[in-house]
Amino acid sequence: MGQGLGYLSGPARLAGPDEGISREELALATRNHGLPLEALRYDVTPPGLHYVLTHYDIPYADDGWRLTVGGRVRRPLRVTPADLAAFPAVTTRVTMECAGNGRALLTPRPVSQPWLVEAVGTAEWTGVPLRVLLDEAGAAADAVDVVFTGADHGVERGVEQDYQRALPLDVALGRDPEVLVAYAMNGAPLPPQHGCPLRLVVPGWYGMAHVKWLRDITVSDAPFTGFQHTVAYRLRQEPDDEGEPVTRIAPRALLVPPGFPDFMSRTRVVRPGPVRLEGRAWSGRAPLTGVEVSTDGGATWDPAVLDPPDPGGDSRWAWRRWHADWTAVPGHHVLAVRATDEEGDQPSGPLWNRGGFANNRVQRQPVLCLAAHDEPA
Ligand SMILES: Nc1nc2c(c(=O)[nH]1)N[C@H]1C(S)=C(S)[C@@H](COP(=O)(O)O)O[C@H]1N2
Ligand SMILES: [Mo]
Repeated sequence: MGQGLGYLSGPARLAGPDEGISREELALATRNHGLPLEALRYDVTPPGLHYVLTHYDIPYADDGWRLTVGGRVRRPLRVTPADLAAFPAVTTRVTMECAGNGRALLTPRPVSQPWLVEAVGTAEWTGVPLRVLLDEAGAAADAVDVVFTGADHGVERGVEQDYQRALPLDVALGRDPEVLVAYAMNGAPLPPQHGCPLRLVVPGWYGMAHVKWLRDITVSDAPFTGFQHTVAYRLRQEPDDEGEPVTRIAPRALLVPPGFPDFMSRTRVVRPGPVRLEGRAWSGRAPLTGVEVSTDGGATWDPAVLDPPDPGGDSRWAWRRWHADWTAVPGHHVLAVRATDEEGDQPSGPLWNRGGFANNRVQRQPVLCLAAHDEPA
């Protein structure tokens, strides 16, 4: 008798009180890398510095790639990536963040990809608006969900599956944000790890919605009940809660780590005097209204200067730069930064769910300021 697939990975698990990061979590963390926080300086994240998250394997895309649009449509489509170039192209600057960002900072820690705060990046995605393809195929008026299937295949908690996610029809047909079937990232064909040759881009939504290696678009008259909707990506306190689906990105601000790092602890070291604090802030849920900075671990807050959205175009869905000036005095400090959008601000206190999703708790950055006479050797 063969062993069932459930043997490979059991139910989702929480780490024990003193349980360190396991070899399995480390294996995930080396495949799925984050944005080095110093790269928050770039408006558009350079290739290779954008975070990557892949549940299974990166499929090898050959010339035979076809995208189908089917299900409840009048004229099913079957197109090559090159065929998409015949449709009007749209380019949108989008900040993407993994829903699991912040997971490894939770107590107890949900055992999964152990992100700290670096699962974010901003790219310029070029592609065809999804609504144009759905119009072309003649999506039925009674449709409910549009299901997106990637070419990657794997097992998760005992369930063998293609990576699949869905969007409600009104989101799929939306103009603000406009969902894209993208074939280019930062002006070049999609790199393998970001979905070559085609991916979905859903501005404002957490990463799991942006299906990579897109193979099939299926219009459905029933709500989608696949694994990545009903089992994964739900906000739950208890394993058998129905939970709320994870959707749009909650507000967050991050700091470009100031000064220079200690190799092992990554504690930052600065010299006394003026220090420019800067970083990025974003929200997919509502427009940003401000950013505040604390240099005393969150006891007191001062407003930072939040740059206007980039004048270069439609950047409602992209992060914005902020800065503040700090006069460092010798000693240990904890810097913190928080963003506010029209729906509220970032929590300073604990925020927990079993999947470790949407943990936008305020970032804390320890900094050591040297005494004036501690000059380099
Ligand atoms: N086909 C497919 N699409 C996928 C995934 C995946 O594993 N397979 N991972 C999702 C998740 S969880 C995230 S956070 C984003 C990451 O996109 P990136 O690697 O381009 O940053 O892709 C999403 N799209
Ligand atoms: Mo993710």
